[in-house]
Amino acid sequence: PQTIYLSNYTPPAFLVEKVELTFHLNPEKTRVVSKIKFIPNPASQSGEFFLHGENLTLVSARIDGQEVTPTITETGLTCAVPNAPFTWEAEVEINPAANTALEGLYMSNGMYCTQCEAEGFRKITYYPDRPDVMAPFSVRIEGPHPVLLSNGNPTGAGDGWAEWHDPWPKPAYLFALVAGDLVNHPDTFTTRSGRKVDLNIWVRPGDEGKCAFGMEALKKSMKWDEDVYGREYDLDVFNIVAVDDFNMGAMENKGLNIFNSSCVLASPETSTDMNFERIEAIIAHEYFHNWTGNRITCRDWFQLCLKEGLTVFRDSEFTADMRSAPVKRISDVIALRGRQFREDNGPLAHPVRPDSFVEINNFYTATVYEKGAELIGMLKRLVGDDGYAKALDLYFDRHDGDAATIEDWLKVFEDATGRDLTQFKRWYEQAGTPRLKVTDDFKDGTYTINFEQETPPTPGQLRKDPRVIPIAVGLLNPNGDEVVPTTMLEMTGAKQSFSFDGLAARPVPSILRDFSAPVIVQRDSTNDERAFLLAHDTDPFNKWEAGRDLARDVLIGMVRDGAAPDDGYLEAMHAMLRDDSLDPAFRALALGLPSQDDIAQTLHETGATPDPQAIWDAGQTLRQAMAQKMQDTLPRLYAQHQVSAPYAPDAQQSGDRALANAVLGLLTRLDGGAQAQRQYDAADNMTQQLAAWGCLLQAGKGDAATAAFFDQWQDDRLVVDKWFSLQVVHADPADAVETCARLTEHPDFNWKNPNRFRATLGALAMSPAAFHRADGAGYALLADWLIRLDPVNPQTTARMCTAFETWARYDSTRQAHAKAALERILETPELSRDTTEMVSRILG
Ligand code: DPP
Ligand code: ZN
Repeated sequence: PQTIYLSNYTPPAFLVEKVELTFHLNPEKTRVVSKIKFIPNPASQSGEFFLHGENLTLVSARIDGQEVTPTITETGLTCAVPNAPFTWEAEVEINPAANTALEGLYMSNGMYCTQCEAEGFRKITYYPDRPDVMAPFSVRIEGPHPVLLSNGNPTGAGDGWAEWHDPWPKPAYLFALVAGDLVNHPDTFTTRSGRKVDLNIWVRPGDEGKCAFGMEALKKSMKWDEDVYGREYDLDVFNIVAVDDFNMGAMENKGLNIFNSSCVLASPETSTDMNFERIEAIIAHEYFHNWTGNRITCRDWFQLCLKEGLTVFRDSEFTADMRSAPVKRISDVIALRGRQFREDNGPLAHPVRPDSFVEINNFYTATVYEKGAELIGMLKRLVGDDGYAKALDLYFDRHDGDAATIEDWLKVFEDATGRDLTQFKRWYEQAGTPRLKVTDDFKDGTYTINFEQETPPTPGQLRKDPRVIPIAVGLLNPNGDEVVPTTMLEMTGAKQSFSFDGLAARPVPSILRDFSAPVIVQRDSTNDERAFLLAHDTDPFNKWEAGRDLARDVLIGMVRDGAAPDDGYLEAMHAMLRDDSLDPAFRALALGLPSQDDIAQTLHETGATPDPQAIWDAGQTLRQAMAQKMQDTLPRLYAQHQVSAPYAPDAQQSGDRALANAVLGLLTRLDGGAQAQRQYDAADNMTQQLAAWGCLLQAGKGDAATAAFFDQWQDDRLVVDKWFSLQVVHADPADAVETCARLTEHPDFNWKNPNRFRATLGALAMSPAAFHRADGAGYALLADWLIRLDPVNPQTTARMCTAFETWARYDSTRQAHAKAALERILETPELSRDTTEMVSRILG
């Protein structure tokens, strides 16, 4: 397969003035008629007319009304064209029913649906399918379906047809079409300038009771973007559609967002608090794309982080405003470390702005999204809130209607604030997570902190230059008072020291507050100091971090040296848990242990070979010791945080439930599941029901609940996903592979549905001790299924290959098994380009 390089970018030879599309829908033979006005692009030298197109049957083509015979290849067509504006007309036939890859126009439960980002539009008709070609679209849909939707505003409809016009020039990847027997949950929103917008969430009949929460989230998002970024919505309607078969979470098509049903449908009975929070965030994310992504889009796919990093950053600000900012920050960092640091430290490491790819779908990664968002956060820290606001205003002003680049983005910040961002740009260009070594001295009232930054080599990038790192620091007195409030230090060199004077005693430093940069801090600290920060730090993130560091050290000691659970840690956690002044949601997070993968990563970093089973065992032992230590406190806390008010998925209630359920996990280790069974039997919402069932599964007492759960929910596909997933997640590592394999034989294991596939095989991939089982059974099972899924859905297959990205950390036996599994995948005849690229990179 061909590698595409950022450095080879050239402007399009032709621009598009307008597009008219007519769809004659038919499951196996949909006709797409296109009429496109092309204009030669003065900025291009090539003049070559090339239209992307894949899996299309060309019926006819005309230029300015004259029949033409283009040259057709696997990837598109070329044709002699006038060196002047002209009209291209084509008719193609496509087969949506055969489209299992879920890219382009496809069918899901009898409904037509599209997914065009990144390069799916070329499977709908011949077109310059690149984001720097933007045009207004008019669409006519003909088909025997009650609901026919496309982008923009409705301009006419009748029996069996509908017409839409989207006045905002857009790239083809934002095109969307939906047709089917759908029902809507309607509402309206009036923008700050008084424009009334019709809002709809479209779902399959039967799901209409699960839309209210998503609709509220949408209205809150619309209001928030006006209040915080001054961005108003720009069409008469905003439609959201829920679809069951979808590769991603959701898609921001202009005026017609399409959502994986798992990311929009919600009810207290069927969704957990976490589901609700995630739905609110994803609705916001896709809505915010209207400005950061759609009105200003990307010049090419290397610039993906321009829209994704910024939009993730914006949705995290939104969640922080709607809920608890510290809890959101902590959760984001847990996710960043779990997915992005892991990626940055393995064979798939790549810069936030990659410089080459084979298949762009493989770069919708934690690095582009989550690290991309961290870069925006750092920029904001470096230029301050006012500078950020000015830069964003200038960005919207200057680039509205553009397909822009990271250079454009940084230039806006330079022009708005006068700051030179040459060094900052390295964050976009260099892969890898910087290690920040910290030492300190205290002499004559002066406290000095010394930093040293170093980024390990990553594939294709052996040498790294120092980056600018905003390091938020606070200092505490030995009595626990803060003597120096949060101060932003700007590190620019490879080594740099900062001093604070006039101090009466040696302070305790709180470093990288609020996780002010995506780096790994390396500092020799004592458990006493960590316990001190856990008790006294005024920065909620670092307070949590202190507990996390403590837990990590304890677990590492247990795994590596066979140490017993550290009593200092148990004491500190017990004190934290009993501190009723702390937000319950915070306490629930602080009670959690670092993930098994995090421990494996840390061990590997110190030169040790992690044993996944030993890591799992240590976690169990530590949990048991925590339960015993806290046994007098647990029942009281559990009772205290029961919610008696009617269920609401708000931050406060979710926090209480999160803490009570974390406590239930510990209690179950003492009572064998008696309390969990009572909670299961009494539960009237999914958060309580699922937590209780999880505890029972873990205690080995889940059989009755497993049967009852399926019985109760077998008709609700999203809950059945949970049923598949949890049995694997909570299985003992010794039989999780068998559990997973058994579930793939269940009649409801619809493996072509990405949600069901991920729920089952993805759950195995996320259980390190099971997946990395010493006999290779976990690797083999996943490989079998990836080989089977690849011809059906390459995108989801390739994505799930990341399960293997840590293979080189483990011992030689495991490595040999993993390698064999990966090679078996790679040797599969006609393996997709997506999976070929991923597996090759993982093998290194
Ligand atoms: N739909 C995906 C997202 O919103 C890709 N744009 O991030
Ligand atoms: Zn996005």
